[in-house]
Amino acid sequence: MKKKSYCVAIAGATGVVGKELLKTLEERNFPVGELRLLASERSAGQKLEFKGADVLVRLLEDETFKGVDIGLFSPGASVSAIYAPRAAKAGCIVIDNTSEFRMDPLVPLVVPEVNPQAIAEYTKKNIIANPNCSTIQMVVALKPIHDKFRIKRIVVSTYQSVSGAGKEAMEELSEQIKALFNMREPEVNVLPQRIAFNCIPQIDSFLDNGYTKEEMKMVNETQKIFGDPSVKVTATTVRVPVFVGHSESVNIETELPITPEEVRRILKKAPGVTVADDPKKGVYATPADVATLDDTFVSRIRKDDTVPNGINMWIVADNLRKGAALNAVQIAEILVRDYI
Ligand code: NAP
Ligand code: 12T
Repeated sequence: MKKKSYCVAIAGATGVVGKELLKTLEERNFPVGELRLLASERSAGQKLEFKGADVLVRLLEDETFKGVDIGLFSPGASVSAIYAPRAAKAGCIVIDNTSEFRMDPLVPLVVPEVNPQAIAEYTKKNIIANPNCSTIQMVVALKPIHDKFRIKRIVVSTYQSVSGAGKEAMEELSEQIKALFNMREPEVNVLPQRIAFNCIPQIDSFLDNGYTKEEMKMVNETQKIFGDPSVKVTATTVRVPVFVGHSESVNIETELPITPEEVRRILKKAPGVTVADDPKKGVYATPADVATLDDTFVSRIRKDDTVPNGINMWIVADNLRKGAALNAVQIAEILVRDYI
């Protein structure tokens, strides 16, 4: 017998992703019975609002996860590494937003518009991984093109907002802007350099190959989600002084001949995608336009004449919604519709 409602836990509920999860569950009227909000000792005891009622935030360490059906996790990778397997063992299906389990061969990495069938593999560990925000919006836009024309190579540069790095990074951008307007020296504590009126070509830490972890997440996760390691991906990920909304300049080379008109036609029909592309009328997406919206927006679709079958485009989405909370809740919706 199917349950009418589910016990849902949010680990990292007081973070920017956690709060967006709460809002998304409410807006989409997810069948939440009991709701457990979990965070560290810094926030335990606080209250957060869900459907007009105050819900107490409890300490993650105290949670047993017995009786929890679905755990939406975004407490940071090192915390998920400890608590997601414990929750999973207690019978809770974990949808994890951190980078901890994404490349684990026993954990499906899911974007519902792209590879919903992979959800079936959740039984291997009781964990499903939510991809990186920059990967999600890119694969939502590129999968329909890959299906039709076969993408051989992707070159992507990102323009990522500070909310991707959490609530403290958002606070840091605000404080630095205030400091600079008041002729004070801005403090740098969270991001690797000053972000106010600046761009930082480093997201996450550097690896031995000269790339950042964020860049290699885009490479490895794209291949796993497409189920196609032959798609070549190279990335440069950059932090920009935007609060919410990641943008990407994406160049693709396909096996089959491709035109901008065909790309527009295919993307107009693609789930979760809005084509906003009329340069003569000044129509293209910016993070300020798309923040709070669900879709991934594609603009500036044009031919790259330097290779036989090349296309350039601009892809923008709200990193906290499709890049994190919405994607996780969409996975949960499929779980309750088809699996539990
Ligand atoms: P954030 O705003 O800094 O929030 C972090 C959350 O984790 C807070 O609720 C915090 O609770 C909680 N937390 C931290 N340490 C904890 C601990 N030891 N025990 C329990 N809870 C703890 O960060 P965020 O932006 O929401 O991101 C959180 C995670 O999601 C990160 O791993 C990030 O990489 C990932 N993320 C994923 C995506 C994606 O899926 N695409 C996008 C963005 C971020 P307190 O209030 O008590 O500090
Ligand atoms: N370091 O989920 O800083 O792997 O913007 C997402 C965003 C890691 C992740 C960021 C990050 C992730 C950031």
